[in-house]
Amino acid sequence: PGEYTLTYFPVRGRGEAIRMLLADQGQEWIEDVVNGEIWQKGDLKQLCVFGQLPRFQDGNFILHQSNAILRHLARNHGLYGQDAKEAALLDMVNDGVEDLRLKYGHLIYQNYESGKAAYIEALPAELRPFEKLLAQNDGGKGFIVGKQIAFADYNLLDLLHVHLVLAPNCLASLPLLAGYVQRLNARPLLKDFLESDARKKRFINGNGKQ
Ligand code: 0HH
Repeated sequence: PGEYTLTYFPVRGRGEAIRMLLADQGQEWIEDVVNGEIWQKGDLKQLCVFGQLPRFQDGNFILHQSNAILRHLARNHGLYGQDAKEAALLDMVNDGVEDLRLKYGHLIYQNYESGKAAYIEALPAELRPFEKLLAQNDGGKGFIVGKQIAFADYNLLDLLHVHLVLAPNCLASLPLLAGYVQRLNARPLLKDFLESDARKKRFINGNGKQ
């Protein structure tokens, strides 16, 4: 791969799983931070295939769509499972993460005040499929699929991080997921990233809600 650049807003949002993957894999990347003022000008939006960020550069290769970026990095860094079946299961998990991320985004950006209580009430049931998948893989002591970390782990971990801020007790009835978060957070390179000033200062979402 060439030099990596992530172009995104100054939030965790749809950038953080990409950042965690890169940090945990010991990769360096350039953070091209786009604030509201720059975005309002509109020239960058014109360059984006779907008019949205994140945008990612791998040398001269430019890619959009956060999940496509994760999958590209998975192929570059051996994070797409050991065989075709593991790859398919990782796709399944990542699509499940995307489904809940869309519900979370709807809550945060469109329905926060009136929807928060019901969302938190329903949350354990939304997360339980991931608990079950973990249980089926080596009794839940490892990763979401197979014996090695994969791109969907970073995406799931970010989803769990943001939900633990929204609802700190959301994993109380999901012990394998709680242990999974602790275990992944303790990976040395990921830990350094999570404890970095840049990460601690970054808002989760673009409207200040979390
Ligand atoms: N399916 C796409 C993907 O996964 C969706 C991308 C997307 O929704 O990549 N992009 C949004 C930003 S993510 C976008 O480009 C939501 C966080 C918004 C934070 C904004 C903070 C601004 C503060 C400086 N939205 C801009 C647009 O559509 O014009």
